[in-house]
Formats: sequence, C-alpha cells, structure tokens
Amino acid sequence: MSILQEISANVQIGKAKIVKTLVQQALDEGISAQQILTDGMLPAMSIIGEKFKNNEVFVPEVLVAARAMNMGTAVLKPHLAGEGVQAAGKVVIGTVEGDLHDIGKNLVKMMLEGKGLEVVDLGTDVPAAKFVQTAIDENCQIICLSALLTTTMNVMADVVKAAEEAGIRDKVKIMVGGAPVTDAFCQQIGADAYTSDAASAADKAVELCAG
Ligand code: B1M
Repeated sequence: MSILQEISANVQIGKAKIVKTLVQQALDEGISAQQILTDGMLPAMSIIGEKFKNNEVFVPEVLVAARAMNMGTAVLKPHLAGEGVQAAGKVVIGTVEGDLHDIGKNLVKMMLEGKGLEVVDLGTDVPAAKFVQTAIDENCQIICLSALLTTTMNVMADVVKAAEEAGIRDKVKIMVGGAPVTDAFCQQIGADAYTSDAASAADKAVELCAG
C-alpha cells in the first residue's frame, strides 16, 4: 500500500494521530502537500460520503473521519500556504446557517491565508445577518460562503439580500462554494463568484481584492 493509500485508509477509519504522522512522513518523503490532499485525503472523504449515503457508515464514523481529516490538513497548512507576493485584503468566511460541515470551509480559509489575505472565520451555522454585520464591522472586501447541504444552500441568497438591504452590496463581493453549489446557482442568487475548490477560491479572492 502506498503512503497516500495508507493516509486515505486511516482517514476513513478516523485514526487521527496516525493520519497526522503519515502526513508528516509523506511530506518528509518529498510528496507535495497538494498531492497529499488531492490523492490521499480528499478521496477518503468521498469514499466516506458514499458509504454514508448507502448506510454503510453512520454519523459517529463520519465525525471521527472528519476529525482525522482536520488533523491531517493542520499538518499540511504551512506547506499549502502560497509563496511569493502576498495579497492585501480582508475576507469574512463561514458555513451558512443550518449547516455544520466545515472541512471545505477550513481548506478555503487555509488557502486564503496562504495568499496573504486576512480572514475572519465565523465558523459554522452562521446566520445571514452575522456575515453582513461582520463585513461592515471588520471592513471586509469579500464575504465567503460555504454550504454542503441542498437544504442550506439557499441561505446564500439570504446573505446577498441582507447585503443589499444593508447598503453594502456595491462595496462587498460575495463568493460561494461547497459540493451542491454551482455557477448557475451563483448567478441565480446574484452572488459574484463561484469556485469549485479551495485553491481556485483563493485565486479568485485575490483577483477580487485587487479589483
Ligand atoms: Co454530512 N452530508 N451530514 N456530515 N457529510 C454530506 C454533505 C452528504 C452529501 C452525505 C451523503 O449523503 N452522501 C449529505 C448531503 C446531502 C444533500 O444535501 N443532498 C450529508 C448529510 C445528509 C448530512 C446530515 C443531514 C446527516 C444526518 O444527520 N442525518 C448531517 C447534517 C448536519 C448539518 O450540517 N446540519 C450531516 C453531518 C455530517 C457530519 C457532522 C457527521 C460531518 C461533518 C463534519 C465536519 O465538517 N466537521 C459530515 C461529513 C464529513 C460529510 C461528508 C461525508 C464529507 C464532507 C466533506 O468534508 N468533504 C459529505 C459527503 C461528501 O461530500 N462526499 C456529507 C470534504 C471537503 C474538503 O469537501 O466541503 O465539498 P467540501 O469542500 C470542497 C469544495 O466543495 C470547495 O472546496 C473544497 C475542496 O477544495 N468548497 C468551496 C467548499 N466551500 C467552499 C467555498 C468557496 C469555494 C469553494 O467559496 C467561498
């Protein structure tokens, strides 16, 4: 079994400490942080998701896998951080109200910080008004929204409306993402940008801050 397969297998069974050790070992062996993430850790969460859908694993197993994933990505964090010119800008990020999924949101945050952007992380289950108030109070250029449930993605439309009602829509860009979100949905709700993964989200945020 390759080390990436070992990482995937241990994320799936939630062996957080072993994942942490294996991720460090893979880095020491010269495997890039991006490859560890893309070929080791992300496939593990897809497999868990499939098993969850088919009732082969249940919430407790998914939670321990998520914890192992988060511990592994913490080791990757300094290595995923971009090098070179650091962008200037401030972003508020969170998972929308009703939604507790935060692995993707944490990855986006990590990549944004890697690009030198300052990030205010509101966590999960964040009401629309909180995003808008934070953008005002903290003088953020971008609101970044993550949703993993088809039932919560509509809260993103509430954030767009709340920003309009607060009179900040022309000053703040709104970015959306997460597994059920699409470019068509982004356009439908009047948000500014959809990206499918954390690295593209960070690139887009830099572009929007510069613009
Ligand atoms: Co949940 N869950 N879950 N879950 N869970 C899904 C999302 C699901 C698809 C599983 C399934 O059925 N196959 C399904 C949703 C179905 C649907 O809506 N159609 C589901 C369900 C149903 C539920 C519950 C309702 C289950 C229940 O209780 N009966 C419940 C809801 C709780 C709630 O939120 N209110 C629930 C709970 C949980 C756990 C708490 C156990 C756990 C979350 C733990 C945590 O996050 N700390 C969990 C998990 C782990 C998953 C799966 C297995 C994995 C999600 C994940 O972390 N993926 C997931 C199945 C799956 O996705 N295959 C599933 C890895 C992560 C890196 O990907 O977050 O998509 P993702 O992020 C990607 C991109 O989407 C993008 O960047 C990342 C990659 O670079 N991205 C952005 C994300 N945000 C972005 C923002 C951007 C740009 C890009 O711009 C701002």
